[in-house]
Amino acid sequence: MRLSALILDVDGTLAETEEAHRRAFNESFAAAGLGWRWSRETYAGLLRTAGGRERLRAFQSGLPEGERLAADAIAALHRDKTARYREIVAGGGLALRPGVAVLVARARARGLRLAVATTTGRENVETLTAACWGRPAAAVFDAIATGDEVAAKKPAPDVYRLALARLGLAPAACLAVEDSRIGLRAALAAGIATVVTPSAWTRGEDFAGALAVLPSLAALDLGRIAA
Ligand code: XBP
Ligand code: MG
Repeated sequence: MRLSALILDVDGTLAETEEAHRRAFNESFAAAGLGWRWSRETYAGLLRTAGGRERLRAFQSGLPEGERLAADAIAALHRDKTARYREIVAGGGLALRPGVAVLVARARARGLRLAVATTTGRENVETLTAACWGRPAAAVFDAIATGDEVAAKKPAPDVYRLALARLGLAPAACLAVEDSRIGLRAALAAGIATVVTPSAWTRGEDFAGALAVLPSLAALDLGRIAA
């Protein structure tokens, strides 16, 4: 079946956003008076859990019972973290990963449609497209599926299935682009062929099942895949 659309992951794929997420988490911990601080090493391990709220829950499951926050406090902490993340990204300094802007332009030139399938929330996608393209997300992508819209986050296929439904396309007509093993598993579970471009945080993960593993999306030859 001819290629009709690319479905792109956000964090780690469009841009190296996880350091900004980690900074936002740590700023929200300090503002809440928590003695928590996630080092890069701790965060690298926590990234095996998709979803910031789920990541907070995974982290505190290892703490003594008396140090754990109730569900509503976790939700409030994540809302604060998200507001801080958006400030950090809106403040500038975040660039698209090499090859992303060219890939998007080349896909458009080929008449391909573009979608996003991400674990993060819609507001974070909007902040990133404003920062990196100077445009709202709907002006860059034809369909946007985010983690706050689905019951199960990656590696479950839900967010990719939502992107397919919004595109009105079959999995065989699409190519997914991911940075992580979690994301690769989600796209494959939705039946979508997937190219991986490992991020600074996911290099060395097992990408078995990927159509290709590329250091940069500048190396993605749509001509070969779209043929
Ligand atoms: C990566 C994630 C997200 C971010 C943090 O998303 O797992 O949870 O790490 O963002 P992607 P939130 O699927 O785009 O790689 O705190 O908003 O979840
Ligand atoms: Mg990712």
